[in-house]
Amino acid sequence: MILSNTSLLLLSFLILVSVMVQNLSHVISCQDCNLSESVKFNEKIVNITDTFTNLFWFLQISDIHISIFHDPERIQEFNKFCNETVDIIKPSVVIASGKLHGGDLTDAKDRNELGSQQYEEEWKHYWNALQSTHITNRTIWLDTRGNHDNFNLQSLDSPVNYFRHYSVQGARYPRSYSHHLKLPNGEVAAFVALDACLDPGPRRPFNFIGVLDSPELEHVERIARGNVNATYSVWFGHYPTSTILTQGSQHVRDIIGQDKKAMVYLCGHLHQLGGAITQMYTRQQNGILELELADWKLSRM
Ligand SMILES: *[C@@H]1O[C@H](CO)[C@@H](O)[C@H](O)[C@H]1NC(C)=O
Ligand SMILES: *[C@@H]1O[C@H](CO)[C@@H](O)[C@H](O)[C@H]1NC(C)=O
Ligand SMILES: *[C@@H]1O[C@H](CO)[C@@H](O)[C@H](O)[C@H]1NC(C)=O
Ligand SMILES: *[C@@H]1O[C@H](CO)[C@@H](O)[C@H](O)[C@H]1NC(C)=O
Ligand SMILES: *[C@@H]1O[C@H](CO)[C@@H](O)[C@H](O)[C@H]1NC(C)=O
Ligand SMILES: CC(=O)N[C@H]1CO[C@H](CO)[C@@H](O)[C@@H]1O
Repeated sequence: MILSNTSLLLLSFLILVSVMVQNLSHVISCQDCNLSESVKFNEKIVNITDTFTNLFWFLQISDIHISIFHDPERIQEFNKFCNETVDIIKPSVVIASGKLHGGDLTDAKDRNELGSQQYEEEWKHYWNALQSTHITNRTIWLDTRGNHDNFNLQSLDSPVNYFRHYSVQGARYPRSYSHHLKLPNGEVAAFVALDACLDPGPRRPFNFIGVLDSPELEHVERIARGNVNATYSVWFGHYPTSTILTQGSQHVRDIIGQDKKAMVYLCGHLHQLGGAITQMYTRQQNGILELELADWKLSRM
């Protein structure tokens, strides 16, 4: 039993590595692009002055991994983040890009350390941190699912799809969505959550790569078209684009690129590959920045 589980794990690990390595260069390096070169998204040039007129800012948190088994400080410090950090930084928006609950490959999930399941209690910790600190009264909280939030889900309607019950956006938006933010100068910034979680959601370890299936692809393309009147848009999701497959001929980067207002795609998921790669920034060939944030889980980023 242990042997077969281990070889299963090894096999899927090899598959994942081979998929990743093919385009890992996209995630971790920037071969034919120059990050310090500015890309012109808007013709309009604005001056930054000593007023907030043309300025707004937001926070991103990713791979929180609320766990009932490990590191209780992770939850306490997440509470503190919601209660204190957010008030100090006063962001217009907080992006929470996935793995809102759950451990990781090195953490025990089940007692056998190989399986996975949705623990309602972990979701309640996440939800309680947001509720008890009245976070939605103080900022706009845009959360989206990661692969751990999607383990063992038969369908989006599954009773254990706790994202629908214990998240800010999940009740309204089971998958991808956009949020348009009116800025003080009258312009609009669009925030687009890209949910590439598999549907249905397999158990681990078969749940590492994201897939945009045809219905979700069409949905995301509609969202992209809906951004025409925004001044710019910020895309975010759990998976780096090199770990997302699509049911179609287009790569996910082409789909984001259809949104001519897109400046950046923000993601998480790989946790700096265990600390091996600390700056996972690149520029996609369409000019859009791809910036991966390290995890809250261990790095508290
Ligand atoms: C990148 O762009 C900046 C600004 O245009 C320039 O100063 C720098 O030399 C460029 N770096 C490379 C490696 O081309
Ligand atoms: C920005 O500031 C410069 C120098 O003060 C000024 O010439 C220019 O008109 C300003 N541009 C805008 C868009 O306000
Ligand atoms: C938030 O911080 C305040 C001030 O430190 C404290 O009184 C309050 O109990 C905290 N609330 C939560 C939910 O942590
Ligand atoms: C938000 O603030 C309003 C009024 O200040 C209050 O009635 C409401 O309970 C608060 N909501 C949350 C989620 O804290
Ligand atoms: C964009 O603005 C134009 C002009 O106000 C309006 O007709 C159009 O419906 C808007 N498009 C979207 C997708 O909101
Ligand atoms: C597997 C895969 O997606 N490979 C792509 C990696 O990136 C190069 C350059 O953009 C593409 O040509 C490959 O198809």
